[in-house]
Amino acid sequence: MPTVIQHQRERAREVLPARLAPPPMYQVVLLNDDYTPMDFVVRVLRQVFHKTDAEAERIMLQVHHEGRGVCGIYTRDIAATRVESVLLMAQADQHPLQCLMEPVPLF
Ligand code: TYC
Repeated sequence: MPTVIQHQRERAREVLPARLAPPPMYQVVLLNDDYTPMDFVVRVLRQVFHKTDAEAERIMLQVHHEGRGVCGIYTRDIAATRVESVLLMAQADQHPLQCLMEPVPLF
């Protein structure tokens, strides 16, 4: 006679897919503007996205020259939290720095 737990496990095996699809991923994008100081952007990239000095500098310059740059790729909630952290830091220092999240393009 199966226990209730054994029965529930068996039932779960019947109704749940063998594998869950990987979660949709989002990229956090930093936008260029003419006013936010470069060293502030580098600090944001280090503090919020845990970039090294060199990587933070590279991303900041890419945004400066190309208009936008990807800071990282995360699940939805983590991406949203990072965007919020960037906007809070920018607001606290009164910089117009803009940051957004978007689904990772398929190719
Ligand atoms: N363009 C800014 C400047 O010349 C620097 C900058 C870089 C601003 C990246 C925003 O996301 C940004 N001071």
